[in-house]
Amino acid sequence: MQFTQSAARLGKASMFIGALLLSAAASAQNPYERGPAPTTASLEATKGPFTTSSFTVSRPSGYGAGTVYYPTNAGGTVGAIAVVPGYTARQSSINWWGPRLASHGFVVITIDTNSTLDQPASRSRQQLAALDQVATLSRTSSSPIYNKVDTARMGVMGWSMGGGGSLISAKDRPSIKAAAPQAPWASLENFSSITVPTLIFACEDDAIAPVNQHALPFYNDMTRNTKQFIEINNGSHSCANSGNSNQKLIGKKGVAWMKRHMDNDTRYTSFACANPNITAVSSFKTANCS
Ligand code: 856
Repeated sequence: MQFTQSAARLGKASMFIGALLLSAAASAQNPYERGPAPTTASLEATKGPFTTSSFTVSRPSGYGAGTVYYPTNAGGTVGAIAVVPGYTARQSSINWWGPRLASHGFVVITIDTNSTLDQPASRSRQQLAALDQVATLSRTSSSPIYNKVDTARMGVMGWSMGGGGSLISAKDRPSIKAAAPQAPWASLENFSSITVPTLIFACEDDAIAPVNQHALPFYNDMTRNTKQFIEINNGSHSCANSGNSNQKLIGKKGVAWMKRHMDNDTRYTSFACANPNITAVSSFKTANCS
């Protein structure tokens, strides 16, 4: 009897240990991981592994207009990214990011601002309003993105004053998981308090947002985050815009940055952190990247 009892206890104990091991294995699997492991080729292609669709937001709330791009076959929820154009510009300047990011497993909203003349702080407020509306649409049963967004995982991108706006959004809403401004422009802003992982794309010959007055000091301001600076050799202010000649590199880096930080997907770490080491990049800096 004594022996049987302790054998029974041992049985229960080993079952308990087995259950612990199983739950440890389950939590080691990243619940945010979407899609196959990346390769250089998959990240440099114009489209990722998922098919995408898009719709126009019928009643933009707090911003001018919006187009939502989303993966149709990602399985489960995904993070959402709002991309904002620059002064006098519209979605067409940055909309290459829509299908690009969505096909890797993000819901993406590209926006027009209320006025094309809105300044960076206003662009930030409109960007955050667009993210909030995407969250609302994900809770709306008639929406094409019903239940498709993990509203705790949001990201920001934008060009020029929209890039400055993205940095303001990262500063003001630290729950944002990742930021990737391109040729950012902002005045009288200090971004030292940013904790959001931030990748700045800069354009070497930018005459509108000169690197030494904008992208570089913004990068240098930041000391509390994971950060990166990629300057495109001979690039003009629009060096990372729709139709740019470095889409392989910029798309690969942008997608890898968002996947690493919004999905916590370490399969992307090497792509997110690596120095491209190509002549198309005139300056590369990074810190705390892992
Ligand atoms: C395309 C940002 C004094 O600042 C400027 O003149 C200026 C001009 C343009 C932009 C920008 O967002 O460019 C995007 O127009 C600052």
